[in-house]
Amino acid sequence: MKPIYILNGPNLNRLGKREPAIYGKATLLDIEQYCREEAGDYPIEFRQSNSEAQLIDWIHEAIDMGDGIIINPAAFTFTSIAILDALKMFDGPIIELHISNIHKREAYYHHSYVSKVATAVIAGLGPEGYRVATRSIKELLEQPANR
Ligand code: DHK
Repeated sequence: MKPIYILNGPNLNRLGKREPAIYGKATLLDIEQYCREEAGDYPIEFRQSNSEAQLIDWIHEAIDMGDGIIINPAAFTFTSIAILDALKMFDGPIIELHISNIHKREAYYHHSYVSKVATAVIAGLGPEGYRVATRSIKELLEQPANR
């Protein structure tokens, strides 16, 4: 089993204090714990960066070293063709995750570049969405077709 990469984009390091009415009170450390609980014995790499280049480097690392990707690209969701191009090279399952329901928010949050290559998209379940994403990607990876 190669790790599931759980990648988090800009400003998510401020979770817990950042707009709690939209993003909830859980910190990123809490969320990492949720993912580790759901992953059980499946290895995970849980990371966050405010840098687009760093996120692309981690996607490249996952292409060589990972089984699956869960990504909350945050604001880069709506701006980054570079992240889309990087994800296009990954042949495992990709789950795009948003804590808030982006489609219920301002129009500039409505068009995701990442959805073009995502196996599935989770939005609006709050921090709990990370639990659902981790459980779901494990099930996908345990399906014979993905083994
Ligand atoms: C997080 C962000 O930082 C915003 O740019 C997105 C996303 C929504 C989230 O809901 O997790 O719009």
